[in-house]
Amino acid sequence: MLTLYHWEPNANSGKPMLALKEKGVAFESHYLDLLNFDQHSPEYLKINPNGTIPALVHDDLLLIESTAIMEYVDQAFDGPQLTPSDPYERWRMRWWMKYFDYYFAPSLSMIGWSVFVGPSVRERDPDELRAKIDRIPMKERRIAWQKAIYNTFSAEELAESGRRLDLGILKIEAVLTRRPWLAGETYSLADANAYNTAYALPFSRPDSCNDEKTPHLMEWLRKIYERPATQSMASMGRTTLVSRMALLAR
Ligand SMILES: N[C@@H](CCC(=O)N[C@@H](CS)C(=O)NCC(=O)O)C(=O)O
Repeated sequence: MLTLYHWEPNANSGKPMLALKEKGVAFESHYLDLLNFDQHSPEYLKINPNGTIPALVHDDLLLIESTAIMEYVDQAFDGPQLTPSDPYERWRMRWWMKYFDYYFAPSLSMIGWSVFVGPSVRERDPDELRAKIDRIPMKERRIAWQKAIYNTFSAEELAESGRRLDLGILKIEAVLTRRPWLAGETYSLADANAYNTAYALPFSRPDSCNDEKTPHLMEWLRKIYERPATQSMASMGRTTLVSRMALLAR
């Protein structure tokens, strides 16, 4: 039995979704509506007490942490190899995944929570929202929700996230002028990881990420968008987030 608990094909949830689709592994999808706080329900906390998504249940094993789940999926199942065999390319794959997980994605996430998550829930009943926040198990996630709902991200921290993203966009463009995929000559987990964070850049950072300034990055996004696995993952989206991917259609 293989069940993936996930939200939209985006950032953390999209990583294992895309790895499973690329491997051609069938799985049961359990969609949790992050905007409805499903991830903090008592039923889900029995599965992942952190109250975060994604989580993968494989028979009697529970796996959390999206990037580590991708590596598990690549190694545990048959299908195309998503980890380069060359040790240096493998290092590059892991370098890029760390870069996205610890630097690029948190910056994009802060902006996303400020412009999408917060406004999506802010108008709900204040008492109901307070109760939802109170049951969040991890303090850092409680803080993120408070900032999103009460719109208290500071101008300085949002500007710093924007600066990091613009620097990152140049870094990705530079590497893709030298090789077709982030790790080297073949599509790897690094591309699947990065795509789920980066596909909305032409929408969210149009002045920095566009056909004139970053043609290699745009071509890389379009190539990933066109892969059957990505199309299949995109069809699992339910909010307007995933419609941003459609801007990559040629
Ligand atoms: N490092 C974890 C982060 C998981 C995480 O924080 N996921 C977000 C969604 S992208 C979440 O579950 N947020 C729920 C919440 O904050 O209530 C991973 O990569 O899986």
